[in-house]
Order: sequence, then structure tokens, then C-alpha cells
Amino acid sequence: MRTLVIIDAQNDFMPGGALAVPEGDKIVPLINELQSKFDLVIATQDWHPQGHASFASSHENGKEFEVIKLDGLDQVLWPDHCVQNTNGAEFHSGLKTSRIEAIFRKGTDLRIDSYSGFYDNAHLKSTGLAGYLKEKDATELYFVGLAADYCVYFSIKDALGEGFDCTLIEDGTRALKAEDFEKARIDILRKGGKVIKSGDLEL
Ligand code: VGL
Ligand code: ZN
Repeated sequence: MRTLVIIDAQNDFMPGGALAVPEGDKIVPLINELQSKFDLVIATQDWHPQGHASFASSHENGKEFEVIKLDGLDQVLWPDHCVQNTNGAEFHSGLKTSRIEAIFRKGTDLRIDSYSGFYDNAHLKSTGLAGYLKEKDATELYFVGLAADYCVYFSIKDALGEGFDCTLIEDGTRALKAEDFEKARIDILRKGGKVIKSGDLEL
């Protein structure tokens, strides 16, 4: 079964948002159009409590985009973003949501960041997404959303590790940094994932 996985299409990752991805809003019409081509559509939301450990503002002298060690793991310190129940955490208002069957939220634990929609960054806690997809017989996953070099990339890595057939729809994503996406893209291909353009999608 072909499943569209929409990663973090939230206001804070859109131009004008707290952690804006350049041209992040450009993917919304395509994501809307693509939904009808899939048997199942699911979405993730970055969903942090206030004072989350990934926020620079939660650390004394923390600087945005600086990398620190957090419980032994490298952690980028981000601007406050996707705080639960704020407008920044809502989906882009243009995103069609009627076909989204389930929403998986991540980053909800105060001390642990979670780029992937499947597991937190330390791989300690599952969101339940892998089990949900397996129960639905959703073997072929197609990824779109934000940001290509973080949450989309980490979600694909985990999905490949779980044995799913994974394809990134390249024009359905945008990166925070182009050079990081280039590395991510090579890694996805090396790990057995596919990268296509939406025009290459066979119905
Ligand atoms: C993301 C950084 C921090 C993302 C989430 O959705 O790519 N990036 N939190
Ligand atoms: Zn986040």
C-alpha cells in the first residue's frame, strides 16, 4: 500500500515562522495535489513543550544554531519553535487535511529532541508510527515536508531501518541548508532509499 508521509508542514517552518525553511511554503500546493494519488496519508508534527531542551533559550548563554552536548548527543540549539498549541505549531493554513488519517507528534519530551517521526534522537522512545504503518500494511512510503535536511532525512533513515520501501519526493521538500540536503540525499540513496520528482510518480 502506498502511503504519503507529510513531515512537519507547520507554520514555524514556513517563511515568517520561527525556524523558517527557505521556500517552505512552496511545497504546500504540491502536497495537496499528491494526496489523491495515495491509499493512505499521514502527517507528523513537531510538538514541543515550552522550555524544550532543543531551544537555545532554555540554556544559559545558549546561542541559536550552536551545537552542544545534551545527554551525550550533539544537539543544535534552535530558536523556540512548534510550541504545543501555538499558531507556529499548526499546519500551514493552506494544507489540505481531510485525507490525513493520523497525526504523529514528536519532540514532546522536555529533555529529548526528535527529528524523526519514528523515534527520538537517542532512539529510546517510539512514536508508534512504525507499528501503525505495519498494521496498515503500508509498505511503500513516500516522503514530503520540512525540513529536508533534518526531520525528513531522519524520518527516512528510521523508516529504512524499519524495513519500509522509502522514496523522497524531492520537489515536495525544502532544506534549511542546501549543502546539508546534498549530504542527506547521498546517504538516503546509499541506504537503499529512492529520490524522485513528483512528475516521475506512476499512478
Ligand atoms: C525540525 C529542527 C528542529 C524539522 C524540527 O522539522 O526539520 N528541525 N525541529
Ligand atoms: Zn523541533
